[in-house]
Amino acid sequence: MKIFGDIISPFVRMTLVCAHEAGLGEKVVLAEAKVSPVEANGSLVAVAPLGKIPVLITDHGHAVYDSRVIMEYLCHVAGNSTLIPDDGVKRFRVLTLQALAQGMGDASVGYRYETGVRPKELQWAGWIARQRARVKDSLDDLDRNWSATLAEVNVGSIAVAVVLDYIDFRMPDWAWAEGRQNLKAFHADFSKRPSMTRYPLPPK
Ligand SMILES: N[C@@H](CCC(=O)N[C@@H](CS)C(=O)NCC(=O)O)C(=O)O
Repeated sequence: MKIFGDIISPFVRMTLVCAHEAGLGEKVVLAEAKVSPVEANGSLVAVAPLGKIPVLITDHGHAVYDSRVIMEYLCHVAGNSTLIPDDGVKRFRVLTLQALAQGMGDASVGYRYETGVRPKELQWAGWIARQRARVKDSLDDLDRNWSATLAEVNVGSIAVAVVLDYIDFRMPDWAWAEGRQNLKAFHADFSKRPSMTRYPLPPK
């Protein structure tokens, strides 16, 4: 299986970490694909019309996206029922945690595009502030209300750990760990997992 993407993308990295946690680390290769919010990557669009990363190409040649579906696909292929538990209560807690982390990923990547890529004169201050506030509220919620689900390895805790790394990488001035001891401890611990160290972010 091949995953098209760029390791800096939190959505790409979470699928690779998930593959490793599901025991498929040796079966998945990362195929470098760069994207921009304003220019289509033609070879990516040829397999997935949205032109976003990640895209997984199965051994049968089918394209699977987006990151949420790829993680579910990997669990399915591996026969893994711990990363996305079967049990109803746990399952929807984990999937909601994953949705929270992915929403933070969307807001953080959007913030980065708006502040780092968009021409200054076109930037929308109110929109930028809203993305930052959305992430701040989510970080507070993670610190207060999610310790039990974060204590287990699942698609939610994977997504949270990876998005926190992305924020550290792109927006270190946000200092997300300040005043959030529970989340900081989770991140420090989870970052030591072989699945995380196997796919490090590049040096800045
Ligand atoms: N919902 C998608 C989001 C993926 C996404 O936004 N990827 C970004 C890179 S981090 C991208 O492809 N950006 C290019 C674009 O917006 O055209 C997922 O979970 O896979």
